[in-house]
Amino acid sequence: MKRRNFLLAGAASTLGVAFLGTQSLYANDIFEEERAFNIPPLYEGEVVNGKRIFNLELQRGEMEFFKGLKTQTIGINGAFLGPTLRAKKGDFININVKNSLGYDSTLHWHGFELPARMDGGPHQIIENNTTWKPEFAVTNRASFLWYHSHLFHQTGNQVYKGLAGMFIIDDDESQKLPLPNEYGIDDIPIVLQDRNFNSDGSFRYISSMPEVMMGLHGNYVLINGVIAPTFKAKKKLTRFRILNGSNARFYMLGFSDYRKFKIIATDGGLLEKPVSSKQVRLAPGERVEIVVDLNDGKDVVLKSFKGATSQNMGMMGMMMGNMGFDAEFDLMKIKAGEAKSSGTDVPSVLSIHPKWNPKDARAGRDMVLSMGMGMMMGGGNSNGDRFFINDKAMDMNRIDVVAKKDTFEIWKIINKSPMSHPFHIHNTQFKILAINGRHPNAYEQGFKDTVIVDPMSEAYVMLSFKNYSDNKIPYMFHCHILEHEDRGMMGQFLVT
Ligand SMILES: [Cu+2]
Repeated sequence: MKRRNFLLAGAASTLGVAFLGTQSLYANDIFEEERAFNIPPLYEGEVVNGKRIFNLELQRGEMEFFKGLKTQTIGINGAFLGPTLRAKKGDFININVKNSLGYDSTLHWHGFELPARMDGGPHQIIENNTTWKPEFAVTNRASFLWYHSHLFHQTGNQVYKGLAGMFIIDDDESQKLPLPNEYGIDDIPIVLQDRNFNSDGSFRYISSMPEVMMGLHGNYVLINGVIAPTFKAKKKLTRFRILNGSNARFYMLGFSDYRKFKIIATDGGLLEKPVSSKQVRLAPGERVEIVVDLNDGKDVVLKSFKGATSQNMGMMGMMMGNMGFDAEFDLMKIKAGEAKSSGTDVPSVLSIHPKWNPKDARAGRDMVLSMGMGMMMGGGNSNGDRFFINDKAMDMNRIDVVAKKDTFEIWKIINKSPMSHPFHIHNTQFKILAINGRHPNAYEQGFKDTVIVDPMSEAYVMLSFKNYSDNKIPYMFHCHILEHEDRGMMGQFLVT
């Protein structure tokens, strides 16, 4: 069977959706046809009068994810996704975001600490044929952040079509470390995004109630916009900066030969020490940086293992399992035969984090995540919202929280629903104090902007909102399953 036939067979399956691990491409040797690994262009902007200037254009395009089939897409300075932006802590950046899509959009700087009006959330709409010009100082430490559409009710749809890109921040500390850091050579960005396609090659977004309820899970995973690519390693020590840019899918990342790798960074940058692991779980919105040793010269496959969603309970867990959401499947092949010696190893100390004392918190807040009862039957409120925080669906005109600038708070995020939610807070990098009834694992002790809260469980995070206040314009907190965010699981906070 040719690949195209698998795709057609998938589209014609009984549920109308082909799921991973069953009749889709993933049951076969997906690496049979070697597809080149795509490294998104690096864009460091131009420095003019001491400011780092980026020119971005949101535009429509066309891709050929499958030979002979065209897919209508959107992207930033290109047909699908955007360039990897790079700046340094201390830079003052100006970004010109021109919208040529033909409809409204926004561009959110995920993970950044920045003024509310520069955040690119639902309140900073960029109308068609206009240019939005955010500018702010880069105050985040070295980290791997990203940017994506955050248009109210349309985030899932726009990100799905391609409105996302990666953003690397360096600082003096990160530049001094002997870590692989040559972009595209031994420092490789990976954005994971699963997608469904119609038989004509077009993207298929939401087409059924389970896709709303559990979030959209696609039967093909794009790696930087390519299905099942082969990466030819150039160095024996390779760093992968991995972003889960999927709408809803969780991954349990690891290698086909169960080799250990070193986790060196999470959402908000370097850990204090590398953590050796065989697997790492990554939810939508989260990032992880790993260093893989390819000294044995063998080919290896980056995979997703079972366990990514197995924490989901009861009927929901069963449904997700039955639908293959927790299947084991291949993502990309790494060929190491021609990799050259790196001459270094991962240092045993990466960074020193400030020690935060929970006793210094001046406010505590509960965030209860829930899903509308009877959702299968179309339950929810009159707006069609089915997902709630503290029993309320997102309202652009309601402020849910007023926080004080430069003041520590502890947020308790309580999941009263039968599936896991990645909870994301804008304008901060927090520390996890407790997660799902336990102390955070070593790799969960780094700075984070998104935390997985498993069903009927809770997470405690400590945070502060530094530097900026605004009495009118709010930031967002929300579930990063985009179908949940778009249907109510989001709230607004002011920092004053
Ligand atoms: Cu959710």
